[in-house]
Amino acid sequence: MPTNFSRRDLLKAAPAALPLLAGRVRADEPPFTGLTVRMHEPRNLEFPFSSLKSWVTPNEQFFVRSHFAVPKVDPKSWKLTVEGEVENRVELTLEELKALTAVTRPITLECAGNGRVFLTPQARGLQWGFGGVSNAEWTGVPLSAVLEKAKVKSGAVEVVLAGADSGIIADPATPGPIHFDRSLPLAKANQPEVLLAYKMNGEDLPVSHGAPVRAVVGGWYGMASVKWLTRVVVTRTPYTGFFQTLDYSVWERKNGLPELVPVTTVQPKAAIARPALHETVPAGQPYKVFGAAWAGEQKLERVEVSADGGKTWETATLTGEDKPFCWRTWEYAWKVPAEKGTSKLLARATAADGTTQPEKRDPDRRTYMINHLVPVEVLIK
Ligand SMILES: Nc1nc2c(c(=O)[nH]1)N[C@H]1C(S)=C(S)[C@@H](COP(=O)(O)O)O[C@H]1N2
Ligand SMILES: [Mo]
Repeated sequence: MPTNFSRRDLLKAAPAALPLLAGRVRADEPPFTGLTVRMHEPRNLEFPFSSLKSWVTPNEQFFVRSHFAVPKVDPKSWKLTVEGEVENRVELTLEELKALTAVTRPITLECAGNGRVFLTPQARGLQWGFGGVSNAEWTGVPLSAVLEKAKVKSGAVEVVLAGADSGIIADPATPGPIHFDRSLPLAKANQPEVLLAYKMNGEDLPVSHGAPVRAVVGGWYGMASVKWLTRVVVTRTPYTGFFQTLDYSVWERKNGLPELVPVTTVQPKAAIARPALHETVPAGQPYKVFGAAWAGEQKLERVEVSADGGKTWETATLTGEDKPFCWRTWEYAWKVPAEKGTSKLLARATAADGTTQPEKRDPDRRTYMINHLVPVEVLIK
């Protein structure tokens, strides 16, 4: 793909090439924002974590994770149904949803596969680096308000959120085309950090992020935040759909019996934005190590940094906004050694309940919940 610069140059030089080039510029092509393409179709894009600047990620830099093609949803005919174990089946138009009391709150989303590129041996699935994570301010209606309208029957246990997108996955195989869907226990569904959002950072929700309405589930990995939401189905038994059994599940051992359980809450993680992997840093000078850290439903307690591959640790300074269900920026003044060579930087987050990042990867987590310590090797010159 030519860069904007070379494309412009080419257009000047050879007007005859115009139709050919125009054919290559797709209507849904985002402007160049430094996002890394992890999959072309459906389009999956990674936030360029080493260029982290602002606490709120601009919409055009927010990572995109989609399993199927973006569905065509006309906001004028869009409806949300609330059905299943409810007294009143509810149907809401976009206008009716927007008429309900709105809330705006920042929430960080991290894909359960974020960091997968660091797994050895290489795991199947999208090869996210550090940037399968972003933070935005979402405006919408708490899911609880809509559930209240529908009057959930006693005995109900879960709420399934279903998207308008659908398709086939080959391996493991879906039973023909299926929609993307995911469930929440009723107790989580009723928490104030679970929104039906129609605005992102003050703008109408972008198409790639689930327009006109998506769920945003604070504290849970991204797969729970169903995009292009059209159905809310209340159930009497725990849901065992594709995306929480064959996909997005991990092994849990109870009484020595391993069983698959759905991926749920985000684990603590600190990620280094700068220096970037393999960056060259000046020898003998101070360097401000900078990054973000988060702890899901927990409060982030502290971030520590090691500049010697984990032998010694020092506390980093937490900076900027401190909001629940959001990442926090941090920095650490590193005294770079005078000798030339390499250094392995590590950052480690600890949550309020004492949970911290494991040194080693736990294979029971399959290809999800990736928060073991990943060294950022840099050159000192
Ligand atoms: N309908 C639908 N919702 C979805 C998905 C999807 O493929 N279809 N992907 C999920 C996953 S795995 C993640 S990590 C988040 C990503 O949200 P984003 O694309 O806005 O970053 O959306 C979730 N919601
Ligand atoms: Mo994800």
